Amino acid sequence: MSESIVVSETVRAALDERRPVVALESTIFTHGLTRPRNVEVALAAEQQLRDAGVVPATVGVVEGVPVVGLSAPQIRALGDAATPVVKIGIRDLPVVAVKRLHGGTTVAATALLAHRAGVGVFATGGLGGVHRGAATTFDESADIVALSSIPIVVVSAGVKSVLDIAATLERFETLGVTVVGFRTTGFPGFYIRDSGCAVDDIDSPEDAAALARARDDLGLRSAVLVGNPVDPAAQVDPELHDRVLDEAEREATTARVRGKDLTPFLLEHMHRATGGRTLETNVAAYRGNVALAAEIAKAMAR
Ligand code: PSU
Ligand code: MN
Repeated sequence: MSESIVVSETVRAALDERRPVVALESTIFTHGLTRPRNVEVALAAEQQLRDAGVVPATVGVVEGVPVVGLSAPQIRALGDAATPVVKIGIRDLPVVAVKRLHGGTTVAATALLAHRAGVGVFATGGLGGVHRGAATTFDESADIVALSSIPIVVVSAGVKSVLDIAATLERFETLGVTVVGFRTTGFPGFYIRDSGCAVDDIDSPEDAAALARARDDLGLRSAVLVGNPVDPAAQVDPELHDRVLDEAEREATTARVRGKDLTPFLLEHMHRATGGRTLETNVAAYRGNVALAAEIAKAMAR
């Protein structure tokens, strides 16, 4: 492994001893959630993993150096308003290395770094995907292409419903990414449990571990994406959801928000326009995904 990635001692020891490890991304708390809730959520996710007997490996960039297994003070610093933080996709890694910047890694960059370190499972809230109107803007998340070449298991509450979910699933099909629903054939839509798009289902964490093994046995290099619907009580009312999303998209167009600013802008608008309702859903979805990722990591370690 490249020495340009720092792996914490706790994470390295767990990997050496083949104990279960789950990677966590950092854009979710640097750019996805509002302060000060962001740091609480990030630290709670780590604690949730420890309580389940799994070693957390939160991934981020400190002074240009990618770290797999951020310390609590590093998480607090990255989530603090006083620290300038960049949203770091894969292509940004060289830039922040040269400029020695701090940042939160997206699903794409986290999956890459976690895999390089030897971590096999990764939990996030919701993935990036194809944005609505992508036929003219070409805006599709680098998460999609990354998952086509990084053999890791990703647990996500589907792709964010601010996206064109059907188009995103088409891209996953094209790129050979294995996509399944956890105990559902309706691919989850992040804020809502069922996007209306059909996928194959699995019934247990052991099934997910078996998929990863089958993938490896076949010599495939793509990710296994496990879609895990948010708890029914936490789902956003679909009607409210569609209304505020339309608003958010109109505002983004008016304000000419583009590129990597678009996803944080849409999420922030949804959080504000629903009086924090979508924020709670986001947190609940993340909690559920962390719990499932822990069980999958344990099944893979057995
Ligand atoms: N899921 C969340 N909140 C987030 C994200 C995902 O619940 O903030 C982040 C992830 O890091 C994901 C990124 O990789 O948004 C996608 O951004 P983009 O669409 O610009 O690729
Ligand atoms: Mn984009």
